[in-house]
Amino acid sequence: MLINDLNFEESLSPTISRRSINNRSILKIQSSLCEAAISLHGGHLLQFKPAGEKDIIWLSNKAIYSPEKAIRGGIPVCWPWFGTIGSPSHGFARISPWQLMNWQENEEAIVIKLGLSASEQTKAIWPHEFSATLTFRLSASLKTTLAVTNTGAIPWRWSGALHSYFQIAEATETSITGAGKDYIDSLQSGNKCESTGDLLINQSIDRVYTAPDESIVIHDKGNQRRLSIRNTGSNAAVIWNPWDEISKGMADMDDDGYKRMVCVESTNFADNLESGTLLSPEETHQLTTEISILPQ
Ligand code: TA6
Repeated sequence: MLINDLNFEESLSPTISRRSINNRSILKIQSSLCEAAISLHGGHLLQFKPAGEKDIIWLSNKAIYSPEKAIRGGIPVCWPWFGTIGSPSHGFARISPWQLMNWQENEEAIVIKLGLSASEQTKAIWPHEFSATLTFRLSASLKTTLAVTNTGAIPWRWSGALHSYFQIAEATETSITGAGKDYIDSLQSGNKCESTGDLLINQSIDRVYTAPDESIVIHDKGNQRRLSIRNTGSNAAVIWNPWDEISKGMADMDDDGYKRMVCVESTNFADNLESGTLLSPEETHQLTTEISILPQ
């Protein structure tokens, strides 16, 4: 599916329309600042393209749009846990129906807010009261904020990520700086490792960097551009590229799809459900990621 082939449903404003694919509502933003698309199912940003630039966010040509599945690409919202420490993998937020709460726009930015709160369905998976808000601030840059509030009477723990997939011209010509030295290698049974030098995207990578810099930079030589990723409210940055063998085993990814993507994720990592970030009643935690193109 190409993001431009969506069925038109209604205009919400001159720049925002509601479209659909397989009964899945998608907000399409077409402004003089940028072009973007956000699926209400999953609260999942699918596209972000500043005016006059190439797409920044990667979306798989073979992405599957069905209620039970997370879309391959974009920015999946992994919450209330990260990875396979619970079921479903990466939590339920990315496969839940989010509500459009409101939108605002002016010459500087378009701001779209989505909401998700505890329901019978979420409590069947995770027995806690919560309210979550996703805010997308779209301009020449993209800022995504996941704010989660404990609306119940007992504290709970969570982990999660804004699992951004970035569009790059060619993985082997791409490097990443600012991830830091220390990482947990998910491909080596969670061994603690230390890296030296820039991170090159030339093999299967699945790492939890535990002390990243304030700004992580993707050096995308093929596109002659550098992408800056600034995360807050996180305790780690996960970097992932499945490489060839794993891509071939994925139904929702082209065999060579790995060549044009890399994930850099604003992550609150935990080894298990019991060791996540504690949120007391009425407390709110914000996890953000801000993505922009650096000047040459
Ligand atoms: O963030 C990296 C990771 O947790 C990898 O281990 C890899 O499996 C990836 O996410 C994708 O997970 P998904 O459930 O979307 O297939």
